[in-house]
Amino acid sequence: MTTSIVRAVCPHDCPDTCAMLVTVQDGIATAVRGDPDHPTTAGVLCTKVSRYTERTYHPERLLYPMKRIGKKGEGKFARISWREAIETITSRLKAIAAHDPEAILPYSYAGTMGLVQGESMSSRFFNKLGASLLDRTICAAAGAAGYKYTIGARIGTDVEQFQNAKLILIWGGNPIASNLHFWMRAQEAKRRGATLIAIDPYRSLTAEKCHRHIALLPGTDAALALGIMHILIAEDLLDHDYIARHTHGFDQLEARVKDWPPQRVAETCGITVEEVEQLARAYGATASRGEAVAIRVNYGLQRVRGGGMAVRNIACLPALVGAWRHAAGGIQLSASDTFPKNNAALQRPDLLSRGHAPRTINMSTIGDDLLRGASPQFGPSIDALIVYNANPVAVAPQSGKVAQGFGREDLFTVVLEHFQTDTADYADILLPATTQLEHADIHMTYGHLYMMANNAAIAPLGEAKPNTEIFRLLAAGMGFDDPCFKDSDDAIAAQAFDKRDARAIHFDWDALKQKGWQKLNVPNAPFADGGFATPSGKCEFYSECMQADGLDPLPTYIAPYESAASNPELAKQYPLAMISPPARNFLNSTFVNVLSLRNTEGEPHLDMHPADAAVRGIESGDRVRIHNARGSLVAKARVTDRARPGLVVGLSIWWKKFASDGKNANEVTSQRLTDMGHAPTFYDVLVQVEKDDTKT
Ligand SMILES: Nc1nc2c(c(=O)[nH]1)N[C@H]1C(S)=C(S)[C@@H](COP(=O)(O)OP(=O)(O)OC[C@H]3O[C@@H](n4cnc5c(=O)[nH]c(N)nc54)[C@H](O)[C@@H]3O)O[C@H]1N2
Ligand SMILES: Nc1nc2c(c(=O)[nH]1)N[C@H]1C(S)=C(S)[C@@H](COP(=O)(O)OP(=O)(O)OC[C@H]3O[C@@H](n4cnc5c(=O)[nH]c(N)nc54)[C@H](O)[C@@H]3O)O[C@H]1N2
Ligand code: SF4
Ligand SMILES: [Mo]
Repeated sequence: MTTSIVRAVCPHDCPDTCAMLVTVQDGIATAVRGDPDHPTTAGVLCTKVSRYTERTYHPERLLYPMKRIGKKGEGKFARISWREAIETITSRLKAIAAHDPEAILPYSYAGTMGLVQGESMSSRFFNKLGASLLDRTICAAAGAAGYKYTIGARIGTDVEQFQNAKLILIWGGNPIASNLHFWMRAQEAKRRGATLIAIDPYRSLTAEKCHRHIALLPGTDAALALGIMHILIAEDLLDHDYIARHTHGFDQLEARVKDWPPQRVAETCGITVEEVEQLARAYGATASRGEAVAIRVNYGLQRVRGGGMAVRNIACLPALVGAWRHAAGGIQLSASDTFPKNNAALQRPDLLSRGHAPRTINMSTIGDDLLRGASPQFGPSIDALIVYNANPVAVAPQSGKVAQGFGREDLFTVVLEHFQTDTADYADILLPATTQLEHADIHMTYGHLYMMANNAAIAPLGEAKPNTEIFRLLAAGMGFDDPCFKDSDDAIAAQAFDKRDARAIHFDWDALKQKGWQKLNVPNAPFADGGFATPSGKCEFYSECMQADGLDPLPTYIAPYESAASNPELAKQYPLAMISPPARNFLNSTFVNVLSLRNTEGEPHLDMHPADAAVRGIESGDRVRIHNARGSLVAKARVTDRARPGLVVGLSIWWKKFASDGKNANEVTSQRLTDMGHAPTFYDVLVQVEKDDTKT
């Protein structure tokens, strides 16, 4: 028996991007574990990915190309050869492209975060083809925009520093489920005497383990941040030197936040005046003592109408109190812009050859866009859709529309997948893709500062192929002869980072493959001495760019589309706010089909407060129907004060086909977009809930 250990990387859409060690015995991967030597992984993988071999060798893995033999969405397929698959796809794409290539749309997100199996060969292919571009907004675009206006780029506190903070605000995130290795640092900080405060409408697994939990109404975070700024300024809990040297627009900010006294903030957020005051004073006074105050701001608060502004307002706080002076102070949203990723080489935008950039379709409005006919404003109808690294039928908002769009008989749909997901059910051609254990890749991360290498541990299962290889075959079939379509995965990985950038000066693909990871060459405290990436080089309390983009140049509060305060008429009919954040044992919709993990989650639940349940005659265990004008779904009620009054919580994202009614939380979400970044508003939703007595 031969046994080897292969260095790999967890590919999932999670900030932690763990270093994995894969044990391979006679060509079979028998175990995966966290690399004990990688500083942020520290030998620990989450429960989901510890089951990686169960997912990889799952009996339902797609192993051969298939074509549809049933109705759209029915999920009936017959095996075909790779040759037939590629010929069918290229002949169809050629016919459509001859008319207008913009009628072809790639649809992909972060099923793998690898830079090779993500957007490299696929982007080259679609650029050369002249297909519509995809605006990849479904997750992080609102906060990214708000943060960039304020700080200049997605650069922030290094996760490896958080254990030295004295106060950590965990704002709109549930790291025990979704950012475990940050949580390990926060725990260490707690052991060293730090205070942890969670800001979340729901008593999440994380909120219950913090010293304090502020359960505000969803979508009101921007107001809370305005209130904190009001108190910091009114009580002079400021770092005047830092403000003078490294910020822009303090006087205008001071005038603006006068409008946000604690009483108004408390009313807007549905919390007490004391909660607002205590939070602001804890933050300001800790910083005034010269101790590090840090904020981990995540995604929960971005998925509402004012999500971009909320992140912007929160991003102003560290500069006011000089928190950036400490390596352990400041704020972390995402580390993405710390990596000098070489998009020009990976994706070859220069291949866009038609003289003008093709139109861009927003992935968050795919439901409406698939149902649009040709028009001068929109351009051609979408006639072909190539889906990879994504499961839009389960994850995109207003799912009823998405399913209707995917159900169009005249739409030609190709899906590259590991499994027959809800989206795969609609494919005309379904292609088997390799998993991370079967292909090579290189990764950047959004939660730490290491470049990461993934080596293939085992041979592809069945006839599965890497995304790159599938697009190489498609490119050959289309007759694309640019040499870049022959690049090997190794050759692509070697182009991933720009070595001329001082941060990636140590980047060498061959060395990285051996070692597994390499930290970027960056300072510990990114803005200790200013140097923000904004036009002024300062933290911008006042942003001329926002003004130019038609936004309020100062921090402000934008109420949700759907809330009792902002839309009382709608709230009469649909009085409960619904959020659907990630379940601990799933990763978006990935892993829902892994039985051991699905069994742990049980079935789709809805958490609701005892007061809201009582008036509806609902008890724990009852089947309930959740509905609004967009759609409905059923779930099993859990009556619990984890959900604040007026809020219901359905942990997600379930595959529709595993739910008794074939539906999930996205039946009730809307396609309306955020204030900036054109992102979805998954948590800006009003619903009604009632006991469901229909027999199943
Ligand atoms: N286990 C697991 N881990 C994951 C994922 C997963 O599906 N499962 N998904 C990955 C991905 S793609 C992402 S983007 C991240 C997301 O992970 P997080 O950044 O943690 O974001 P969410 O899970 O969307 O929401 C986190 C918390 O925000 C709260 N929240 C909801 N609305 C609001 C609000 O208006 N204000 C405030 N303050 N809080 C609010 C929710 O109750 C929830 O507890 O996690 C990644 N990691
Ligand atoms: N209601 C509600 N909806 C949400 C959210 C929410 O909190 N609530 N969260 C939103 C967020 S933050 C995000 S990021 C999106 C996530 O949406 P998606 O990015 O679509 O994520 P997944 O659902 O995990 O689907 C990824 C798919 O890619 C496949 N895949 C993985 N690796 C590969 C590969 O190498 N090749 C190919 N071809 N396929 C691969 C997996 O098998 C999986 O089916 O969902 C959003 N939708
Ligand atoms: S999902 Fe996140 S925590 Fe789990 S192994 Fe992957 S990177 Fe690590
Ligand atoms: Mo996400």
